[in-house]
Amino acid sequence: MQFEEGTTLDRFLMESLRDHPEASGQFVNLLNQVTLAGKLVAARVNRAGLAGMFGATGQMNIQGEYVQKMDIYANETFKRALEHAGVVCMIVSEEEDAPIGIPAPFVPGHYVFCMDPLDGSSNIDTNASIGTIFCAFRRKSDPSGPPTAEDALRSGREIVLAGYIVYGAGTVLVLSTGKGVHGFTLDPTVGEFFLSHPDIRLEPSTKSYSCNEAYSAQWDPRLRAWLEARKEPSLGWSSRYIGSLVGDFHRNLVKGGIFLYPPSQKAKAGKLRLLYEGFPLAFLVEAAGGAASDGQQAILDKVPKSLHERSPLYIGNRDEVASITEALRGD
Ligand code: AHM
Ligand code: MG
Repeated sequence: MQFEEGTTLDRFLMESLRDHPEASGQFVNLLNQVTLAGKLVAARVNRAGLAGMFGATGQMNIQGEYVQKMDIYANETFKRALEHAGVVCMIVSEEEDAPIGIPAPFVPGHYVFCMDPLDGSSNIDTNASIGTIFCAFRRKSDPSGPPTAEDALRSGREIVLAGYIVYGAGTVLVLSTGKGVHGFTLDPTVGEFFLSHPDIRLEPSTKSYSCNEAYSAQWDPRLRAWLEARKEPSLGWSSRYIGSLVGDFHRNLVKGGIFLYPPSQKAKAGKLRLLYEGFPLAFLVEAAGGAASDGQQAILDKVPKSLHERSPLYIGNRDEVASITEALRGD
């Protein structure tokens, strides 16, 4: 189905789901709650410097990282929007140790929602792009009982919806249900998301990389050699890195590029979390014709053993992801 730029998100959903009567009202309502929370977070991010929302709370989260005030706001906003709508039975959040159930009197819904409510939030004081990353699964366990671990700890191939919202110069929502990847820009004057990036496709190959190269001395030497080889001037490579996953990934999705967060001596499994960082972005990148790997296998083929499990991440144009995994397999 072809869509014109300027189509509202509502119309886009109505028309794309017309041929899928199995897509329940809950699915549309889930997206409505996500966009509502995204608009609220975008508004607060824009005013953060004025509203006293810059900076850290002084507390550490389960990952041992300092919690920013905006992290808490975003976490609470997404939770509140989702829990009352009867669309999710469980929420997994980077900000919370345990899965979040749906408190009475609210009714649990069909979906399991996994999110990093505000990734890259340590960048907020510098006005750099930050973002919300999410994916959803359909509930697996018997709906007459409480949700179980198997509802969240499952293969990325079972995702039914993934996306992110980047809060940058503008607010852009990028999402996919597996067929195509589409970007919608928020017009803050009317509070609507409009289709601005229809059917995003990644070229097979790129000449741009994004990584924290200061850690390269701690990487696998084969990866270091892979990167060094790309610096040969005649090849014309360049480097772009903000240090904010959604900002870096969004740039690479729109313009081409490979993002690397390898294991290091300090972070043996890398830094990024599989369930709500690696999975959603891998789902999007594959739907756009790219690839995502942990260096050994496709990210989406992995099955997390715990909610906050970390994974190395090589993600972007498929030829470069393939050449990195090949380099990491060689002796
Ligand atoms: P966060 O989830 O605590 O915000 O950390 C994740 C962020 C990513 O946005 C970014 O890719 C990465 O940390 C940057 O890490 P580094 O500073 O090690 O390059
Ligand atoms: Mg994060």
